[in-house]
Amino acid sequence: MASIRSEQRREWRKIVLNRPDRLNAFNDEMHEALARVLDEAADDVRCRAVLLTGEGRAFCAGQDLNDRRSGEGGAEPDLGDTVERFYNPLVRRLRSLPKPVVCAVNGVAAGAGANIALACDIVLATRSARFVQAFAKIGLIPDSGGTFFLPRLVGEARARALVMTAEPLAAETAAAWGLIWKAVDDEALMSEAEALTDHLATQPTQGLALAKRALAASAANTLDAQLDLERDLQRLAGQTPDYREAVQAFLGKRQPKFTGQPRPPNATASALAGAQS
Ligand code: T3D
Repeated sequence: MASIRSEQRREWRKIVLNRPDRLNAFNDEMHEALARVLDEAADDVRCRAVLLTGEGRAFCAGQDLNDRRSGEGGAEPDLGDTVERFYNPLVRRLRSLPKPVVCAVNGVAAGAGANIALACDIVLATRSARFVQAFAKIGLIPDSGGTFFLPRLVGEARARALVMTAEPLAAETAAAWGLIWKAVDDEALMSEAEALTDHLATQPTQGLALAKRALAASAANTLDAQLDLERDLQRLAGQTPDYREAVQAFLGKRQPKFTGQPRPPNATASALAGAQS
């Protein structure tokens, strides 16, 4: 059974973590398969959004601890090495994917599984789902961006308590605290998540990718630096066919039809200014 399923939908891909008997915990093979399908989704111009979810009753239980048994003759694993080889590239892939990534948390999300969900752009979860910073229970620290995302999303006080107690956080509380976008009825999760991804896949893909870049940079930028970045990225957004289509549709009082196409290679801001006048 493939540990990752990638299903092509209209203009988007559904990527499913598929080791349900291990609550979709990661082993090396699953990491490699996920990296492959995310790279394919990034490169495929027909794919304009991604939906990430899990098979079975869990979203993901983080690292498969069966692969971390000690005392069986092998050397102790270097966890810094596996973080470097697998978890960090995964978070970077999700954050830099030039299209929206929706995460449908279909059940418990623990350890790296919780933080991988937080690395996605929009997170929906079933009301019965829980987010568990399970690391403290096994003597580890939150990885996969947990120490970056948590304080920014929920504030220091809540981040510290979640990290140090490893208490499960119910999806509704996660939504109320701003950790995720929303909690929905269990039976409604997939239809809501699919409808949202389907909608995002019809939107101005390049503009969304540029907005994602601006948001990613804001955590480390001063206001001045961020204003400069917004200027530069807006220049690029203003050169996309979808921007032009949106303005024409607005002025023509009709619905826009976005293609997600990149701006022409020779586009310049001044050329666009001329085209708009
Ligand atoms: O190692 C490195 O490379 C560094 C990177 C680390 C990243 C990490 O993610 S470290 C954190 C690893 N994850 C955990 O510590 C979570 C461990 N799991 C749990 O705490 C609980 O299972 C859950 C909170 C996720 C769910 O609890 P519950 O009560 O709903 O289910 P359960 O009964 O505990 O688990 C069901 C089965 O899944 C069970 O197997 P069994 O007894 O039915 O055969 C359990 O062993 C298995 N399972 C759950 N999590 C993992 C797992 N098997 C392997 N690895 C897991 N992480």
